[in-house]
Amino acid sequence: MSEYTPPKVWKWDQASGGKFANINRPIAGATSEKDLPKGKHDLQLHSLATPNGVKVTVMLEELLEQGHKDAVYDAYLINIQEGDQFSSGFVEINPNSKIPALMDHSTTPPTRVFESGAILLYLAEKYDALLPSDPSLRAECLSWLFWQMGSAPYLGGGFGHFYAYAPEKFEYPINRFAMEVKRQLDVLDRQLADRKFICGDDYTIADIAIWPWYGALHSNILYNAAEFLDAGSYKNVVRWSDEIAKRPASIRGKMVNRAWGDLDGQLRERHDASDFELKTQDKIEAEES
Ligand SMILES: N[C@@H](CCC(=O)N[C@@H](CS)C(=O)NCC(=O)O)C(=O)O
Repeated sequence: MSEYTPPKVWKWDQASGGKFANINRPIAGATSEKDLPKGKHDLQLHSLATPNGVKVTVMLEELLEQGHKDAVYDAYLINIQEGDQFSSGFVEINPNSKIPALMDHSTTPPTRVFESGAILLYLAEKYDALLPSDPSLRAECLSWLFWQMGSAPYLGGGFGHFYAYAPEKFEYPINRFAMEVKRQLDVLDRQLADRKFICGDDYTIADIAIWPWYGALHSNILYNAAEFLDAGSYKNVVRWSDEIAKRPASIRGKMVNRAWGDLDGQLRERHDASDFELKTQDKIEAEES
């Protein structure tokens, strides 16, 4: 690894961003004037099926599965590689320009929510679901929700970036972040040793937040790093993750706003429950041809 001597004042070198060179910038704000589309439902989600996006679509599908009919939503695709997150419409609902972002038009004025953890908490409170009401259990659930929000950047921005995306592989950052991710997996594995779900017997927003990140490692869904991290050895995490993967809401939630992989697993936009049958990308492309 060649040694780097930081200059007195940091300057933006656009070419150094690796896979994300064309979207990463050191400044915030909109780069184009464009309104967001709006569908017929109160809840309008603007997202992409990355782990942070999947948290919200799994949550919404779980609410619908539990009978909360007004949790029905329109989901629009934000293509972050194309820079959709920098449109004026998106920046209005998330000044941080990152998916997921949600608008709730059932309130006056409409409510905007950004940050996946805040969206899970907002929906849990709105529907009184997937969050314990007992103060101690609620505190435990929120502790794990916030644990996930603080921990995942080490997995994604740290380990995932240097192991899978960086233009060159460097031992120092890969070592540092692999150690931290394995420690985090061990934290979860111990927590799940004598509990069905993260906070006990009930499935909560803590599971919904943690599963798309840490539950995706052993099956190589994330970063192709199962072997490198020996992710299959965290047996309790594997058992918990495989169980959540079978839930109908998890299966549907993973499909929404997905724009890669098998065409029959991609529901790029969701506006109605029937879209899972009728509007997957294989069907849309077959109709077009
Ligand atoms: N802490 C945020 C992180 C969101 C985030 O990092 N989103 C990524 C995709 S997973 C994104 O939109 N990246 C676009 C960009 O950085 O320009 C959350 O949990 O909502």
